[in-house]
Amino acid sequence: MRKLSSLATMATLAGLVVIGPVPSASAAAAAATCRDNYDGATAGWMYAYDKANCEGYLGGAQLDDNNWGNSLGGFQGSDDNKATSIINKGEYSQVKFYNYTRPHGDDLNPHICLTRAEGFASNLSDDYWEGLKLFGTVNNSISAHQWVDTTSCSALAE
Ligand SMILES: [Ca+2]
Ligand SMILES: [Ca+2]
Repeated sequence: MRKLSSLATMATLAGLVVIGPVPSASAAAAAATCRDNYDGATAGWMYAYDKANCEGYLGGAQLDDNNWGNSLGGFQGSDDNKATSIINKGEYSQVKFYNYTRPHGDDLNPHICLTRAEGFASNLSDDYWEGLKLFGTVNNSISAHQWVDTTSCSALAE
């Protein structure tokens, strides 16, 4: 353990030396944003995070996941009702997020969509299911997602 931690320290110091001469770049890296996560994401995938600005990775998926709380798919267990920021790097679709696990009767399952053009939503605290406050905030309440075409959504996350 000691050896490992001293190696880690050396690696950290080496890293500091490398970025040391570029203070503006390291300062920019310190501010959390979804932009770097989006840029580093795999094309065709969506991702969700526990905290705002794509901090606290929860999971990612190339396919649908109808239940973020089960033990299958890109989102499992405690991922349910936890997402605060989301990314869509799909190649042609938008991602439809649901308040309840599916199947639920999708007409009765409040949704919000994130388009590929939007790319990411950094903080879901100001996004509401169906775009209406009466349905409650999307923050910490996503329980399923599905890839859909551009005409399948009435409310979009921003
Ligand atoms: Ca799942
Ligand atoms: Ca939910």
